[in-house]
Amino acid sequence: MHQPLRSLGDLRTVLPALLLLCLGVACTGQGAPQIVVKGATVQVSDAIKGSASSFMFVINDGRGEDNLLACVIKEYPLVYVELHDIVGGKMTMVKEIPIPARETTALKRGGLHIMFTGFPEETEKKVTLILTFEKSGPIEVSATVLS
Ligand SMILES: [Cu+2]
Repeated sequence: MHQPLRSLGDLRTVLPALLLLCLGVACTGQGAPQIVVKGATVQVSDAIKGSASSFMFVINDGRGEDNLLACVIKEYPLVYVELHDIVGGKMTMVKEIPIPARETTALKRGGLHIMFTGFPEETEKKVTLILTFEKSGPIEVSATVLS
């Protein structure tokens, strides 16, 4: 059986502990992410045929972190997609792109980006990217194609 608090003294011991516990939970980034993507582009490479990179700002105004896990081009679902980072000047495949809480993560030239292989030569001026986040699930984003 649980012992009831016997005195005010016990309460004084328990309350700070509870407060610390709550603060601890708040600091670990518990809570839901809230993701908005802005400025998405797909830059078609003029050096490598069928190669293209996507850049964007992933804004997370929520209290929880998230991870970008995958991307599909809605209009061209067969285009091969990888998530890339530049490490030590070299393009490196990554399994996921971390999206910290209350931060804007920039996918940009020379850094984190989405890489396409087999991107069609002729496309519409905009394509729809379906970005899959670990917690937020799929989010559709319109991206301007730059060639
Ligand atoms: Cu790349």
